[in-house]
Amino acid sequence: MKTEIYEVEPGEYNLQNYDERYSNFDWKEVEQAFSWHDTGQVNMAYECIDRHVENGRGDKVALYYKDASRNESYTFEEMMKKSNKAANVLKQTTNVAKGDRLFIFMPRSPELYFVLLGALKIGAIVGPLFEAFMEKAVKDRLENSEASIIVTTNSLVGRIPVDELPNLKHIVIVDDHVAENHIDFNKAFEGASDEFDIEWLDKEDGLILHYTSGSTGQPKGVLHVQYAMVQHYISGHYVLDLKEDDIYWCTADPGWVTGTSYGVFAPWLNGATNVIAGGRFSPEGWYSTIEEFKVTVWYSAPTAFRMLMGAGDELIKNYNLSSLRHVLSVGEPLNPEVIKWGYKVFGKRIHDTWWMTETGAHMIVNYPSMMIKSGSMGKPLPGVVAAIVDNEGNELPPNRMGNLALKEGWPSMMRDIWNNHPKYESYFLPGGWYISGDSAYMDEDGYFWFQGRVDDVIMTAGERVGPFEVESKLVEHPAVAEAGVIGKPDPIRGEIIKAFIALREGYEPTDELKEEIRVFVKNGLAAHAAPREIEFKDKLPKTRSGKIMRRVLKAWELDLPTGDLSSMED
Ligand code: 6R9
Repeated sequence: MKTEIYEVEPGEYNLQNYDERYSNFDWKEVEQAFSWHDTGQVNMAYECIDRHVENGRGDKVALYYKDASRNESYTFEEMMKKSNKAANVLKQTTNVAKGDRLFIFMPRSPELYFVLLGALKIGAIVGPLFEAFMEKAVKDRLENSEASIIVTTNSLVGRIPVDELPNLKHIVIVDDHVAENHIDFNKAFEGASDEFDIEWLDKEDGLILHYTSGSTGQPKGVLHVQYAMVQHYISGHYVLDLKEDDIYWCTADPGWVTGTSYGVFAPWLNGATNVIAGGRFSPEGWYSTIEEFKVTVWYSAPTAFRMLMGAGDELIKNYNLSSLRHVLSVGEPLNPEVIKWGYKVFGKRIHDTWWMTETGAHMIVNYPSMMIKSGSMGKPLPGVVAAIVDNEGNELPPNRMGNLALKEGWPSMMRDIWNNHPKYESYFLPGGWYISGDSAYMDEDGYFWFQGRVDDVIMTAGERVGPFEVESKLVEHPAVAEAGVIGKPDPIRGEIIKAFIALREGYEPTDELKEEIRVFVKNGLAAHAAPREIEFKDKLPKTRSGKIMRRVLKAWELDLPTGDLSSMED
């Protein structure tokens, strides 16, 4: 595939000279941005909120919150007081203490963020859950973490199998008309004091526990610690390019790591105004959010961009989106086609970022001051050492496909897999390499190119094919809305390429169309990369963060068990 190269758009970016900064970077220097560098007293919620009040920025808007029924704004001072109140409520009603696991299981609302910050002020380890989780998913996570407190709503509380969770002591309900046996958050909140003595912690004390699904086994509890803030902060500065007067919108739910690292921590550590929109996705709703709040920096995901693309460009003309100055993407490979579209409709190149729940923050990214090679994830964050290694941990030369690996020692690295230390250990190879599970290559300029999850890479007639490349070509075809590609065992070729395709509105799933799409890939990409089989589906299986679940497609195809499905959309 021919790579399109996009030159840097002129601008005053926080990171101007990447190569120079990369070569002289030191995490110790970044620590000086924080008060604990001098006091030794650490608390993420303090650094996100209270510190800005103490520095005279209390009147600045910290949060714009909007959903179908609410439209509210809170200054940093108000956020400080509300989170203090929440901390008092939680402490008084549940006696929650430092290190306890407190889960939050509720739709987005301002209260969710008061509770999250309040719990952090107490020193609790917060476990955020997607509101769409059903009983089994909730149970697995509460059980594994031995959580003692959950904060939820009336409509979700029925999905918590209380009788099967001996460690769960308290259910706090953020709602009207709370049942007698539960704690009424709103009622206690009204009368609670807005002053609170923050629990000071050590840098290595727990912060947040995100459960993430692997291809086999139970979901894993990825533990992050307070010190991660160093990386949240600097990536917010360099990659999101946040400045004093930015209005920043991250579309992710806090049930996904993007919704905490970049929906809470990075923007507020940088003192930015944070937009949070509740409710469901709709193209109209999203464009009007950008217009209404004059969003300047926008962080979303390829699936969402593709859905907006599918909604048509006519719609966009009804909105004034000229406030946007920087747009970013995460979670899945960003198809070159989507970057092209983004430029056409927003006048901005979408900047791809690569990282994982386990890495806690950005690892390999496209900086606004760096030219984009479309289809590439970019280059490592200053302070991060990335390489392509073989299965023994030997570094491979440029342009060779292998394991995308990171050298241990970045601040936001997970510190453990909860209750499963052997699993944590299994991520590493000799030489201090953390193995991501993604396959990729690095080109001669040091740009990294994603190929697929290691177990997704296809070997067909001796050729290695990354499913992403095929999927990207497929979605360039006008009939294709989404595509998922797998390797299907074949007695002659080892594997053949099979594509599952969801069509755009107005296209009929015919055999002629299959052939047309096949030829389109063959002529546009390579003969060996053209799918030998195509199957049309109404919808593809996806995670809540928008990743096409190739392992589910494969399991369906081969009649195998699908494994843990708790992260799958309905
Ligand atoms: C933040 C997040 C991690 C996995 C990762 C990779 C895929 C994420 C990507 C990307 C291609 C990107 N992934 N960003 N693939 N290009 N820019 O997504 O965390 O939910 O744990 O997923 O997502 O496969 O290994 P998480």
